[in-house]
Amino acid sequence: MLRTRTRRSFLIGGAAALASAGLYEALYRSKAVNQLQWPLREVHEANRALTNLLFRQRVLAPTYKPSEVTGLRINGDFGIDTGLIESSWGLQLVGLDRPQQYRQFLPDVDLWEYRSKDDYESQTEARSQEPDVKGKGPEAKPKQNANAAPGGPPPKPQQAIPHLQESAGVTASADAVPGVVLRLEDLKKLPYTEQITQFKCVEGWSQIVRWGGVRFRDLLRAYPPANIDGKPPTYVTMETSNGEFNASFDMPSLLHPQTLLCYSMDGVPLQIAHGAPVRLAMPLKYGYKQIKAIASITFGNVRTPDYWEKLGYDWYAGL
Ligand SMILES: Nc1nc2c(c(=O)[nH]1)N[C@H]1C(S)=C(S)[C@@H](COP(=O)(O)O)O[C@H]1N2
Ligand SMILES: [Mo]
Repeated sequence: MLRTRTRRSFLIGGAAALASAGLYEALYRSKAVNQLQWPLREVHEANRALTNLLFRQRVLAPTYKPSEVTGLRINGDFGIDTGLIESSWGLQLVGLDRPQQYRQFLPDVDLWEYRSKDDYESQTEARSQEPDVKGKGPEAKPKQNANAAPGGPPPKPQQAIPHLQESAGVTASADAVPGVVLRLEDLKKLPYTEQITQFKCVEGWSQIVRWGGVRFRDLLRAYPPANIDGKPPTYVTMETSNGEFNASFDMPSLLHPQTLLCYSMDGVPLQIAHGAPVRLAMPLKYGYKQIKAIASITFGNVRTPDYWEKLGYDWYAGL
């Protein structure tokens, strides 16, 4: 496929399928929740209380000197598109307070398309078998309507983000997901924070990393989520563009001052394998919560089971 659209339906559809099979309830009621025997689950419940306490009390993870930085190995590539054309990337924010107020508003963020060089290459290969007509390759693909293909051919921000007036006339389909799509430039306008912290993987290794980016709470300040029944949302779900990897969080974890949306490491732009353009750094939780290649952030009151939780790992993942 030439472009990847986000597939929130991947998760929602999966849950619905389980529910209709009557398995969803059974899975969550069972003592062996998510393949964990009950003694482990007990530990997780204690961990949960502790983790919440830590984040509420704003306990800080230790920070290190630049001379202590070790760099970070590459671990885990679910949902990572090595050929991502970074200019086609956008960060979808869903569940914001009055999203229409932002110039980056889109009536349906699910239509955002993430483009990949790999897809071009495989298309070009397939096409090289055909008689080649100059200018008819995938690069020459006609531009689609900016609203239908906001990720469009290497998009200029003006083309990619219709202004409110332009998009206001668009009739969104019933299952449209209205929201805001931020570009990297938008994130770079928010306060920049660096921190040198320890990164711990549950596999048993740890490294010292210099991260740079935006504190999640600074993002929330600039783009506040909508209240639900008069109260702030309780959960946040983040996904890669193809829905292959996701992670969900409670609000206190994200409001922690060391929770960063990172776009740099060692003072240079993040590598694709480390989650460019944007990944999470969260030194009070294990690596498996620190989702790389984030494409969408959704605020709500539903706790989405995340990738590693479904495989039996603790959702809180507190250190
Ligand atoms: N999209 C995505 N994010 C991910 C993973 C992954 O497979 N895909 N793996 C997680 C795990 S288990 C770890 S330890 C860290 C590793 O990050 P690194 O490759 O930058 O060291 O990414 C986390 N985030
Ligand atoms: Mo990990």
